[in-house]
Amino acid sequence: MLKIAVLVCVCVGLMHGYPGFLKEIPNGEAVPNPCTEDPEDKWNLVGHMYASRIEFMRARRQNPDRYVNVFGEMFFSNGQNWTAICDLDADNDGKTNGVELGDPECVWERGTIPAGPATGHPGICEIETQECLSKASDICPTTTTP
Ligand SMILES: [Ca+2]
Repeated sequence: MLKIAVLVCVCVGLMHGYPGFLKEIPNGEAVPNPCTEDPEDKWNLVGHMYASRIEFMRARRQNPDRYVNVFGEMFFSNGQNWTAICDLDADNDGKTNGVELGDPECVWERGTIPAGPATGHPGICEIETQECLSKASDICPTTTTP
């Protein structure tokens, strides 16, 4: 019975919890997916290594210790405070989190419209540079599917 209760809590959290975090960053619900050819495809779980909930749940089951990407780690280790991480470069691609999420001046506040659209993913290196790889930044997972 306890297992069922825990499972229900986890599933409800997965269904309803993450959208709340996405509102804590600019353009959280409109981050481009750098791992597909489709420019309209979005990365729905910005702080995680996987773009979709299905992939995330599968990965979490297989490796419960590693499913948050470098941006997610930075976000949580800084108290989910956008201002604290805006000017940092989580994935080490040379572009700040603010530039990638459309807030290059780091002035965005929750509930307001960002200065521009998200132009990149702050936790997934779009280009596999040595800088990205040396920081063990996440690159496109091989299991990403539409
Ligand atoms: Ca970056």
